[in-house]
Amino acid sequence: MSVPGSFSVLRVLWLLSVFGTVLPLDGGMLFPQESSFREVKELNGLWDFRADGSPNRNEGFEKAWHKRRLAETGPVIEMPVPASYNDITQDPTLRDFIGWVWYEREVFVPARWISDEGTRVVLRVGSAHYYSIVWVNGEKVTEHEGGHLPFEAEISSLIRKEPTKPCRITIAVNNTLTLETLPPGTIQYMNDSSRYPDGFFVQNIDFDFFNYAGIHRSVLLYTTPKVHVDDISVETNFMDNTGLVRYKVSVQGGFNNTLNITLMDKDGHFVASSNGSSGGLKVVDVKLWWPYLMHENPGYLYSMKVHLIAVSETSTYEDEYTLPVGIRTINVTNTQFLINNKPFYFHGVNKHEDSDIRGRGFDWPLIVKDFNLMKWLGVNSFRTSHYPYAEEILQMCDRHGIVVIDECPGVGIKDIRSFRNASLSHHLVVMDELVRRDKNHPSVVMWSVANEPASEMPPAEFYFKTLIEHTKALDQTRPVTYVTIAAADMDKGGPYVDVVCANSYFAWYFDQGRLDIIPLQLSTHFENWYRKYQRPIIQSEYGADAVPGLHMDPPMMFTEEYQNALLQSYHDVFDQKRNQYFIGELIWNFADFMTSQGIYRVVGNKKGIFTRQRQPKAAAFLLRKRYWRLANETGRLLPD
Ligand code: BDP
Repeated sequence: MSVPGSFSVLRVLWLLSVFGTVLPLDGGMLFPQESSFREVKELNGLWDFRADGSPNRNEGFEKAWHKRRLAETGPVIEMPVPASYNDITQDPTLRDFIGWVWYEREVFVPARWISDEGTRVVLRVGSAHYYSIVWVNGEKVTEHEGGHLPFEAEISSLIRKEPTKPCRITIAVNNTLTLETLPPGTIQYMNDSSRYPDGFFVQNIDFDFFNYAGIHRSVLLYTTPKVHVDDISVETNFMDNTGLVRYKVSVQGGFNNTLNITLMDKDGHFVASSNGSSGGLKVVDVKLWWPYLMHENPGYLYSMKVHLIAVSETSTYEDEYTLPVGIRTINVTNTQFLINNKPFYFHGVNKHEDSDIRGRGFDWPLIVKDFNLMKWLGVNSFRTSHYPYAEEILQMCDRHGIVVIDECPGVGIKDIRSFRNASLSHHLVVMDELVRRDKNHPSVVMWSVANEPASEMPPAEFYFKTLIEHTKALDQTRPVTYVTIAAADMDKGGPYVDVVCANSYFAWYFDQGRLDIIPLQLSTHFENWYRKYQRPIIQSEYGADAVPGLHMDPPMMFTEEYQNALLQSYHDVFDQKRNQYFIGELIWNFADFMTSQGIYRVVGNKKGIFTRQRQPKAAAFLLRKRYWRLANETGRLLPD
């Protein structure tokens, strides 16, 4: 990694750590949950924080800041967790900071967790962007590459070493992006001393959102018994009125394990049971998991209780984990996307995890507000553009029946050097981590391995073939796509995708102001795609910037009228193709969001149909009318 400055130490550290993560994943990543045998302690709130502003950003490592209290190393400020650190202070240097920042917090661990040797204590970070190293009481416990996905470390023996002391957790996070990171970026030094001061550098990126950084999701301590349920996988199917849940459970530690699996319905009534680490549960009179607006009772979830009793020579351990299970199937034909064997039409949005002050930090009020807005709009689906979203969001999608295209952070892969093996290996690991985390969500119906990569480049074919085949091998139940922008784009990887997801910005980035060209260009584009690939097509992005309150009729670019007229022209073409191979439309974007500064962006991207503060622009009303009409027109509101 070329981090700023002349820091061979850091470079070595970085290489080692990147190398370290390219090992196959061991163990599961179940969402932490309380049960009679598990406890969870949230460490959210204010942490001590210090950005390493030294010229080579390496002072923290040179002076081993993790060895003592951060406040003893120099000035610290209070930083909320979870949140991006960028917009918390008035300091532009911190907003635009590149390099290592350090977080620290002391916590008390309940005495019983320490004294009971049969308890396993785990430290878990929901996500931190981009590269993290974690120490407990000065000892390194783990490191992780990549934002947006969780990582954890068992710290039981460490905290037992000094049982009476509070436990000091230090997390160093580096947001530098390189050719091998996901998303990629480059650091550029400006060496012209007549124009730039010594050591001046910039972070170049090829994606259109602010590179928010910090600890973005909850930090937790949680316990499991020493012998415990480590991972669960379910696959579901049905025939006529009978559902089938095939499961696999892995247990860590112990021998003589007895596993009892019980499936319960929404009201807690017994449905089926089984024993052993793998098997099937038959569900009579099954209630299928249906998308919102496709059924009067969407998002139906059963609960699968996994109960473990493990007997070792000296002790007996008991553990329990309950997984929500939605029974549904996904199939893709040349022209249709089938959920439970019925054609599904995506009428939805693309989102970002983005808001004022918090940046990309997890925030319940924002999440619940967004769900309410989506339901108001009549949205039945969204894409996690351009990275995996918080697990709590997917859990809400499961419960509300909102269908998800789950995208990894493969965005902005435009430089040919980012198609080399080092990048591919990391991309494969990210897919491993993503599928491991999200495989059991009924709402997740498709994996997206990238957004708008330069897939016309020669190495792209091998890259995407490998990536897509790898993802299909990880999960044989879901289709895989990558999102493309132009016909040439798809040439190399195109044959491998199950669904064509195409973005286009006619009458916006090209033929500016010429709304009249949309019908011709859009239909030609669709026809060419379909002729070439014979796969169903989703319009995975389309839209126009609109500055709220700016009006002009006849419409001009950037007004609310223009945004409306552009959407309307797209919709006319969608309606012509809808009964052929065209299976969905996802507006760009649900809400305005922050980007880096540049002449194409006026304080962020304004293609939202809501403002960043979630107030509707005129387009929200247009879309709401359309989506409810679509839901009703197709008759899919009716029960099967
Ligand atoms: C698309 C990108 C998206 C951008 C959008 C835009 O996928 O990330 O924000 O363009 O330019 O090509 O608004």
